[in-house]
Amino acid sequence: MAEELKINPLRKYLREDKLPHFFCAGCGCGQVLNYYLQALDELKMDPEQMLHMGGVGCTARIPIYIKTDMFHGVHGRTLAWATGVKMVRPDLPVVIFAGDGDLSSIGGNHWIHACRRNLDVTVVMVNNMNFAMTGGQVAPTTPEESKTMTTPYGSSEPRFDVCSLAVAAGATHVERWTTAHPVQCKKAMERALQHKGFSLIEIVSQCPTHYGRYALKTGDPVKTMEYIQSVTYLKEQGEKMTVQEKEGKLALGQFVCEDKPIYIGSNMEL
Ligand SMILES: Cc1ncc(C[n+]2csc(CCOP(=O)(O)OP(=O)(O)O)c2C)c(N)n1
Repeated sequence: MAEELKINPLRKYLREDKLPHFFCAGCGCGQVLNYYLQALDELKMDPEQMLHMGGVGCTARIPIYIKTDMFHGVHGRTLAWATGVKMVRPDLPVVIFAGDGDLSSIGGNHWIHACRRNLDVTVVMVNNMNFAMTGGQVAPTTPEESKTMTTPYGSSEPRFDVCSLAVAAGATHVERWTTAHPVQCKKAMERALQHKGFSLIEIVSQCPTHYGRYALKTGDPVKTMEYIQSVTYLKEQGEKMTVQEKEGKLALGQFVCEDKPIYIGSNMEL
């Protein structure tokens, strides 16, 4: 172990007895875990003094590999538990890993109200543009016209811009990056961990197994990442782009970072 730590000091945060991990080859969840552990390490935060949560899904399994107290439960309900936890332990840092389906579909109601209340938690949402764990079904984040397992002729639904929705609902720290932005992801997570209030870090990520296979007709992670690159742009670049050029694409960057009172429940004194 000492030798392994010399090669990668982040291994000290890993729950080695859970390895090998369950992610498919080329999945972005391993990258997200890596960026997150780098952020913890940079801030010298001890995951054993924190609570991590995951609902159900590939992304929701990320915290299983961290040495920490973890709540792994029902699909979509992490923010309901997190609200309860923060009512009794407002001091405890709570970090949730959620898939785009977990957060914005079944968990959408809990999520928008947690944003509205400015619950003091960090949510890392991996947007792989589909319900991955169950086999690649269409999700609220699936780009229009994309073929998925359940939309073989292409999705006819407009998709959610999760970051815009979070900002509109009242979240006080919102950023979007892709797995191809390691430094930006790490820094965004550091800001989120230090932020008092609701932080949402959306990471657009490759799912070569399902989104790649159904929508892009490739199982190649690199090609899937190249696709993501082609449908995202930096927020600052967007200022010089036309509405037509931005159509169907997602902006990357920080959308809000502000201080507002956090939710402490009703009739409670801190
Ligand atoms: C209450 C409930 N409804 C549905 C399911 C089935 N289910 C398990 S994982 C999943 C989708 C996961 O997709 P997402 O949240 O986007 O995460 P990903 O696997 O893509 O990371 C679904 C629908 C479930 N486990 N529980």
